[in-house]
Amino acid sequence: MSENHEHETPPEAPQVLAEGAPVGAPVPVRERPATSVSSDASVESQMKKMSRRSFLWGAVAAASTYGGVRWVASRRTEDGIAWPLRRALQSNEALARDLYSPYRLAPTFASARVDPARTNGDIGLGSDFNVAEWELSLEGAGGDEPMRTITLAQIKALPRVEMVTELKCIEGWAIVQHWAGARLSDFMHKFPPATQSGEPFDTKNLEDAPAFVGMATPDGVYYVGLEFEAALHPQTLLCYEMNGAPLMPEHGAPLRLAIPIKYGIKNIKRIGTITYTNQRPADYWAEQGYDYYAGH
Ligand SMILES: Nc1nc2c(c(=O)[nH]1)N[C@H]1C(S)=C(S)[C@@H](COP(=O)(O)O)O[C@H]1N2
Ligand SMILES: [Mo]
Repeated sequence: MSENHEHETPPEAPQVLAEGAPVGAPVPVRERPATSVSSDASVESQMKKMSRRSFLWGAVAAASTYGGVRWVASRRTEDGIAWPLRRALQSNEALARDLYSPYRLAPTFASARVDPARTNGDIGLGSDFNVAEWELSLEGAGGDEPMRTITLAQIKALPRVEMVTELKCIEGWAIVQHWAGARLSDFMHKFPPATQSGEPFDTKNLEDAPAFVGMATPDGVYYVGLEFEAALHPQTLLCYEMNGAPLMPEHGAPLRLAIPIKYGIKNIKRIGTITYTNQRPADYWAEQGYDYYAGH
């Protein structure tokens, strides 16, 4: 993966010294698992933050389980469910998501491995569409403008990221493609969601942020839902280029999603609307019986 993003130094996990260890003794360094994928420092640091958070949620869930039913029952309710229980349920859902682990990096490939493009699926790509007049509608944003429009120039002004990853279709084929665009997470920081508390959006406090990001074509005919963690994944890109050229109409010009941690069905072409929401967004292929999260 090549990109012009400045590299952050990944923060080291807090080190715990064994009791009685002499001050200044070498601290054991946790070994990183060997991976065949990018070792981009900023990517790793983001992943660490996210997995630590999901670990902490597990701890909260465990604590509420051992905390006892009475305490749970005495708490105020959210959506008619006592909140510790609700959070345990959310955490279970998070564990289910971890089974396909949106926090892991999808494999990346050398540019020489790129396959010719293959066009698949044209739902929501009706012909009465003028690319020159395209603007993205954003819903659920924070600040004074919960609904606003964003131009392609504003998206191109975000750090440009390139990656060579696999597009895997549920039909059973996969091709390697070269993508260029902006990280959805950079977009989400530039155009942040409204939070429950009204405080600024902060990835260290995701419980305060909406749980999902929905996307739909301008005509609303094709639509996908993403859990927030997948939306924030460093390889989730809003793409305006494919295989070294501007996106072609059949591949979703002017803007489509590349999300290699998920199957092709989630890689929505021609994004018209992005919605930050706590309601799990409708998803075209989930409605046809496919797994909602569609990870692989
Ligand atoms: N708007 C829209 N996006 C879509 C689809 C579609 O039918 N309509 N099909 C999906 C499927 S099933 C796949 S495999 C990929 C294919 O992307 P490509 O045509 O750029 O190869 O687009 C996805 N995004
Ligand atoms: Mo697909």
